[in-house]
Amino acid sequence: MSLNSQKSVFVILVVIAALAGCAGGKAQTAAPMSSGGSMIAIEVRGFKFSPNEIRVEKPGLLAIEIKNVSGSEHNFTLKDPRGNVLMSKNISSGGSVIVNVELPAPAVYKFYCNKTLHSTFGMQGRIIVGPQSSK
Ligand SMILES: [Cu+2]
Repeated sequence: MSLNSQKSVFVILVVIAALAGCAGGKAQTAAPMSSGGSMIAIEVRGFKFSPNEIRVEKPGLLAIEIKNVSGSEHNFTLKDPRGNVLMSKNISSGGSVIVNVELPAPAVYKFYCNKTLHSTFGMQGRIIVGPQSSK
């Protein structure tokens, strides 16, 4: 194998690895606000939340803007680590909502769409609160 074809094999492997990474969804860190809380924007497209992994450095108020650019109504339900529903909101097709949630402690908070079967189609994600989120 020539040096050039070895290089292209390497490039192909890197591309495959990058694509495999994308399959798990996108991670994003919430932006700190001057008021002390953080904020994040989530887009709903097809049966996906993007990003679907949100990192928040400190517990406290998180403002979430959810924009539904898909052709049907979806929902955003957030649970605390014990499985209690913190909030649940429908977002109509083409609509957007802003919700403020208090995330009281460092933990993993799961969210999903509560429409029938949507979460099994991939409409789920998590918010990771705490210092480990910066790693
Ligand atoms: Cu949905």
